[in-house]
Amino acid sequence: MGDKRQRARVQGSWAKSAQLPKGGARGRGEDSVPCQPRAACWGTGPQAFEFHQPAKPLREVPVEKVIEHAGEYQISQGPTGVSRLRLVPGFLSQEEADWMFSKLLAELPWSQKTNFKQGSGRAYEEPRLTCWFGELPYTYSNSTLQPSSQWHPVLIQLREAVEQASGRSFNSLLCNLYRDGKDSIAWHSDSEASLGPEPVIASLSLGDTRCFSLRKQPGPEEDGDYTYVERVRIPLAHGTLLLMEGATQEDWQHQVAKEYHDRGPRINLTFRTIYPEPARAKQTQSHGRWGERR
Ligand SMILES: O=C(O)CCC(=O)C(=O)O
Repeated sequence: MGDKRQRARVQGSWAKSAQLPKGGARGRGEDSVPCQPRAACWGTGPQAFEFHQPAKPLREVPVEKVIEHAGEYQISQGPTGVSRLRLVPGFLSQEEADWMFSKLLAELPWSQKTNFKQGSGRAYEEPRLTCWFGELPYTYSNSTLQPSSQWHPVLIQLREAVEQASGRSFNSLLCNLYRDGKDSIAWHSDSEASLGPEPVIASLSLGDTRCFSLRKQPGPEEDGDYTYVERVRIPLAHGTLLLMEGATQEDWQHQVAKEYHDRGPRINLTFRTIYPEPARAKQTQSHGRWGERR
């Protein structure tokens, strides 16, 4: 990892004083030795720096792609399968979205979940509020959201609309409330074994716009280094529906990062299908590769 970062930086070296031209590296006298072709020298004296064109081409960090318009996007295709996103801005009208946002903000049983770090078992509070609806519990980051079948009438209405739009059915819903720009969710995948293979996640946003980012899982040769992975950014505005399908949870991670300018509250509803609790071994593995959700 260190070696790769090294190659991406400017390559050069501090010149040995014996090789320096008289009068310094930029001296103009007759006895000054010109720099090597395609090499630049700075400074004078024993600390002068010589730039050498790197022997190997520098590795480019891929430019982040931005998705803002309605449509279906195939973001990757690999041995694991095709990763697809579907974006529907304006899934809810402004009026519907305003009314639903204020009802859900005031009436859902929001609370702050405590998670436990893998390994150390250290407790930490999530930097956002959540609530969970479904017949089955949902465990992630070593703590469990207990089942609650008391769906708010607005949520029942939204579930039907999302099922119709996606052609999928969902038995559960994780609601997130970001109170301001300092609330966030860290890099993770919705890849718990209880979600089954290739889960479809339908994510509906209400309230202030926040940036939803995705980054591709690095290949095994990258040794866990995300420096050169592909990235996608999607501003999720009031009333927008985003569907994540196919291998997206296997091959990509997502986050909503903290922001350092003012943001108003935002609610995100993620409709999912949960299956009865899987074998323990798979759960442990999912924390290793896909990260703890913070
Ligand atoms: O708030 C969002 O848009 C993302 C929420 C999320 O990643 C999750 O609930 O797993």
